Amino acid sequence: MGKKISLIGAGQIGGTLAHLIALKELGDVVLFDLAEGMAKGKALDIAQSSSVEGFNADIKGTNNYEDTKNSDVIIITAGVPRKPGMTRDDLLGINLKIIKQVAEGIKNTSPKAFVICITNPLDVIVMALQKYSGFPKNMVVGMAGILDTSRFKYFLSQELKVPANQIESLVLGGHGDTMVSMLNHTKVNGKPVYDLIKEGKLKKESLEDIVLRTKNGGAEIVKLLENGSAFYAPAAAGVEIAESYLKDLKKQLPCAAYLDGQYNIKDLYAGVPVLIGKGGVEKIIEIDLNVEEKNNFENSINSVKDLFNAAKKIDPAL
Ligand code: TXD
Repeated sequence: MGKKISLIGAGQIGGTLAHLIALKELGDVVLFDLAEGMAKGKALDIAQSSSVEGFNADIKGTNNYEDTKNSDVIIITAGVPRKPGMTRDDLLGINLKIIKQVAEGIKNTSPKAFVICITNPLDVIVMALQKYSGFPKNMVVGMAGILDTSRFKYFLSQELKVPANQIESLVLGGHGDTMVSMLNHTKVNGKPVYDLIKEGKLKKESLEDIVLRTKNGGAEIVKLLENGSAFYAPAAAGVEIAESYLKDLKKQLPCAAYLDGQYNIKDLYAGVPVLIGKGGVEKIIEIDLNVEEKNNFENSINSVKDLFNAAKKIDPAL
């Protein structure tokens, strides 16, 4: 029996997750959605591509949590996405209610699952999910930093005309306008990005534009699509976390994780580098931040705290 991966939310990201997981043969997939037909239709459609693609994975759709029981991994995208002009934070009220329903649905059926949350506003929704579900904090993680870092690397690779995989970087903090591109931890082919500026190979203004475009990366796609938000890159990022867990790869990945004193932050989820293996979030990696990075990170953490306080006003049980 292969691993069981349940996807709560069979929308744009959920359907893409199912497809990628099937292609990579990471496990058997249960696509769950309130819109039962959407879940069943997408599951059937992906399953019918198995003979073309040559993958062996069982894919089912449902609107019944019983069908998701004893999952090894649960990836949550249930919620509403942004419309043009909306911020991620504007989704708080409705998605908080949805994540409470999802927590109720999974907490008794898959108590041992590793749960990856994608629903926005990510940092607060993943925190609420952990509190509502009561799952161990190391078994509940949020996907955002991998996506933000991937956007940053892509933009920089286009500017420098180098392959994105030659770029190391980290975008940490909250998944919102205050996210922090860690420029002192950004290297191109092993060379610090600041040296490229000194050598005249990269303009300072261009780097600043890339930092800003990364912050607005989601909004840029929302504006282009007009209806819905990004889903290919978010799904790829979610699968990277799931794969590192299922195969015990111990990848160091920027994720929204529970901080209990690390980076001088207590009882909060925020984007930091973590080690993902069979133990879930196995380690919070504390990197040295220079003064600018520290200030920007602190500012971002304060934004997450403010939004969490807004969530507590909506639901004092949090
Ligand atoms: O980096 C990140 N974390 C972000 C996250 C990147 C991109 C998108 N981000 C957020 O993911 C986005 O703002 C949304 O909050 C979620 C899902 O985005 P998606 O584009 O997949 O939204 P869809 O296509 O609307 O799919 C959401 C599905 C939809 O099919 C609903 O019927 C379903 O969620 N839904 C539910 N399923 C189960 N249970 C409940 N209560 C429920 N409510 C809605």
